[in-house]
Amino acid sequence: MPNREAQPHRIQVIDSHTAGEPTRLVLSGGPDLGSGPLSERLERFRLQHDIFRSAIVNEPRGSDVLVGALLCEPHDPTCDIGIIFFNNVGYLGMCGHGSIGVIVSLAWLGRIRPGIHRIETPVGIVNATLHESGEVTIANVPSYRSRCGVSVDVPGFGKVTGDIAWGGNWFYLVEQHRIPLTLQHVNELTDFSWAIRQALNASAITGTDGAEIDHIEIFGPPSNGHADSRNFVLCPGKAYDRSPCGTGTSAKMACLHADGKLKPGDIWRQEGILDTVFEGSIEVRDGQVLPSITGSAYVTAESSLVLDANDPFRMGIVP
Ligand code: PYC
Repeated sequence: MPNREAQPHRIQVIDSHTAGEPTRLVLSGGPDLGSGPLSERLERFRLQHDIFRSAIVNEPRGSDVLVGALLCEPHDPTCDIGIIFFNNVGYLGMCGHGSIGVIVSLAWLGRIRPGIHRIETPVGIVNATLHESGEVTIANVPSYRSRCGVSVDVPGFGKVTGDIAWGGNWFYLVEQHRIPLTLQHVNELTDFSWAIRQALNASAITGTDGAEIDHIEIFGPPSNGHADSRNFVLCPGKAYDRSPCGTGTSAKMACLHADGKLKPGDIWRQEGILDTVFEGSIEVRDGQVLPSITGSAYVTAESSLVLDANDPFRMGIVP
């Protein structure tokens, strides 16, 4: 007989999806990261409690697609909540679909009402507006293009050219390619994007200050007149974003603005691989591009994760 521990550890979560992309919000039972700015707490999470990340988002409880969001006390007194986002392989600076999911989840629980809610993240403060309609607008961190038209030799695919931009995470944005952006071509798109990411690494092509470019964003024409563009986004752990990607849309709008193709107040409708759309726009303040993204999320589960001491995979299947 296995020696059964009386009280397995429980983690209270609420799951949602935003435009098809899932978020798991950890309400309680997560790691104690102490106090201080969220960037410091993220480092504590990474260095001392990374196994909790795996327990929450990896199989058998989670999947490669799932993004986790740890609810924290904010350090900044002007903020209402703090959030650290993470995935199957590590941590995210910001997450657009995840922020929308967090706000809808907190509204579902009756913890917040329509209005503006300030969220502290490791890379800055975002304002989330919960509308009476249930839609959410995220006013993201300042976004910018760091390099334009960067070419890289991608083994098996040849020369690929793209822009490098920050939208809360680092993106390499590619317009010219031959693969249709449809679900039928997801494997090809994944192979192409993964090969680009590896080629960027091998060529030491990075974001500002040597930051790794860990999101690859491929663009194509929209499927119909309801959007301006369609994308496929490969996330750091090789899962593709089911949503149009909030930080990726922010990076895209920063590039469009840099090219003189998007003015403050213009609406940019970014369609994702599931045909769902984020509606974006920018403000420009003190020379900084401030993107906003609007979308909808739906709660899919309220549950407790159970970490049974006898379960060999209680901390997730670590790749
Ligand atoms: O919506 O920003 C986003 C995002 C990043 C990774 C997955 N979704």
